[in-house]
Amino acid sequence: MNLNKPFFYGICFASVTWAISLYLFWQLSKSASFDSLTPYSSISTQQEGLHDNSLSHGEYEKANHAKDNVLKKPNHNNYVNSEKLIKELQVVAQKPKGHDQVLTDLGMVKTLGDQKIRDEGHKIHAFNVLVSNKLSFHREIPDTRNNLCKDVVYSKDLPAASIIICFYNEHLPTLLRTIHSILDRTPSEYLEEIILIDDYSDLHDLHSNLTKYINENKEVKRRVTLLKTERREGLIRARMFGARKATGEALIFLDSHIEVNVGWIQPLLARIKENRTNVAIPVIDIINADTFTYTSSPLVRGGFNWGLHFKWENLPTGTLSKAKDFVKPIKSPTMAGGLFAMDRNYFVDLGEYDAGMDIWGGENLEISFRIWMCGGRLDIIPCSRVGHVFRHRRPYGDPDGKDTMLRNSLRVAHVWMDDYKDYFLQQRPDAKGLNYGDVTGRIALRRRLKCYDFDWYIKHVYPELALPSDNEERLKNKWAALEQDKFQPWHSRKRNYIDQYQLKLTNTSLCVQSNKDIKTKGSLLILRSCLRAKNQLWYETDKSELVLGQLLCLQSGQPSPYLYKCHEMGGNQEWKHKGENKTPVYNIAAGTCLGVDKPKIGAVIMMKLCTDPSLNMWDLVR
Ligand code: LR7
Ligand code: MN
Repeated sequence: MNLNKPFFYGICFASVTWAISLYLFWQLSKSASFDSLTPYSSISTQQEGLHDNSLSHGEYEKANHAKDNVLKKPNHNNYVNSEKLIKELQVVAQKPKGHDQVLTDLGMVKTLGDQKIRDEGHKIHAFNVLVSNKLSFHREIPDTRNNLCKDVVYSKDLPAASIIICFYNEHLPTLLRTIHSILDRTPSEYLEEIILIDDYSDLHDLHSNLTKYINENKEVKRRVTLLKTERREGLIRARMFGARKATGEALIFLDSHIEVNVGWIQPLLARIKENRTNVAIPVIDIINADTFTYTSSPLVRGGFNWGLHFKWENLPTGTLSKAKDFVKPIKSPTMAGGLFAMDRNYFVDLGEYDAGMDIWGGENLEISFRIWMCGGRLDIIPCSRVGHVFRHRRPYGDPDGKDTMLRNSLRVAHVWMDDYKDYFLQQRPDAKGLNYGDVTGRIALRRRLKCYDFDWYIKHVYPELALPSDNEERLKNKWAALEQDKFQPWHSRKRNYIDQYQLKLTNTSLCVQSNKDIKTKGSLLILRSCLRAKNQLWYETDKSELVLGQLLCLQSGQPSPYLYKCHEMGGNQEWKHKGENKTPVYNIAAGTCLGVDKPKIGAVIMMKLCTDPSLNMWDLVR
């Protein structure tokens, strides 16, 4: 790879952080206090389904945030502070029955051909291509909106949107699912067009296959325009290129690996209609990169740290204290970047994007600062939900090996942050002396738009942001200003065990046990004569982890699984079986099963294709 090392490590770090940050945030936000917020803490989740409607005791006030939006039912009590109510609204929706099992089977590597597709897919796309290939372009996903959202009726008179999707080397079926989810779930009167911008992809046949697909499908052809840049521009200039061709009154930017949910577009367009300087962000649900399961995200907002990395953050205390707060726009200091809706002329008037930014990174904070500082506002819209494939790493880099995120962030700092840029420079000493190009055009824009300064932004938009200059007292107060999850239903911190058993190779008397002490991270697993001992006793959790002696989790690896600290993020620690004897034990992330080469004492447990019954069938000895 001709990436220079720091850059390569940089993007790996940034993208790993990125991909898991929402998930971690989700985990973290379940914990009651900051002290216990270790990323891999063992907090158990209880995600009950949304109750059908226990809200009908006249308990809730209906939302009425937009003049034009009418609610089916009249207003009830104005102030409700019922913990129960809040819990019900904040609870994560349940996946449809059978959903899990279907996806599990889809991921199973059955042949060497499957294995190849899966491994190459991972290299190029960093998600499970084998599963995505098998899913329908029109698959159903759980409707993750809360019940109040379902009662909001939006004005029919909304601006139509041009949807802008740029992509570089996207996996074709995943991109087609993105497009079909939009066509299937967007009333046609609100969809002006979908503009796809191929950012000079060099994946064999991608462009021609996509062109062919569009031309062969009438409905798609009628709605979709495919453009291609003349060289690799990066997502910032590629989006500008697409937006300049758009004709809709509104623009909606989306990533190329998403699925929009029921009723996603109306709340976004209604928000823009209220005021052309409103910028609206949907709640970004999680499409798991290993399994493509779709799960709901909690209501959180966008922030950043002084390394100028975007992060998810708890809402200010009291933001969700009444029922109507669950349908109201939630003020957000920043956006994640990939998914947002904005009036098209306002996008232009506000200076589009900074065209001096390359490939990936930083543009999301730049546009967030610009929106707030130059007279607009930015909100997350709880009733609009769009799923996004969160990857564990970014599978591409800058063609010249530059750290584009760092360079782009430097531009942000120099144009928008005034003296506060020093905090960034202290945080990133490696930015010193880096050539960030010419920013005079952007500084002139800031002057022309008569924007507030960064100090105003911090004080009025993001007063909860910790400053390096804050003393302990101030930091404490800022922390206290954010919600501490007191209403969340997931208080219990113990792991939930649902079963316990030894894993015995079928037709033998050999069981899986740790090679080393059960406390040793990294220990491999081997076959030994079955003995009712701690080092052979597997505890299964409600998250499908296998925890040996209630200590370490079984984690898939190549070629062998091993014991590791439980990270609660599924994937390589998520194991499926039939719950009865003669079952394969299948790992979600690997797509392969527990097996051995030979059924003899001392044989090391390996990850094997799931198809050889004599060497990968297990009995669960309870
Ligand atoms: O050179 C490129 N050219 C492109 O067209 C590089 C990327 N792209 C495309 C790419 O195919 C994809 O459709 O641009 C889109 C975004 O790239 P991703 O998916 O690799 O980015 P990401 O999802 O890891 O990163 C987030 O931050 C980026 C910062 O530049 C962008 O703002 C992304 O849009 C943004 N994604 C989201 O906000 C989705 C939710 C993630 C969260 C939290
Ligand atoms: Mn993305």
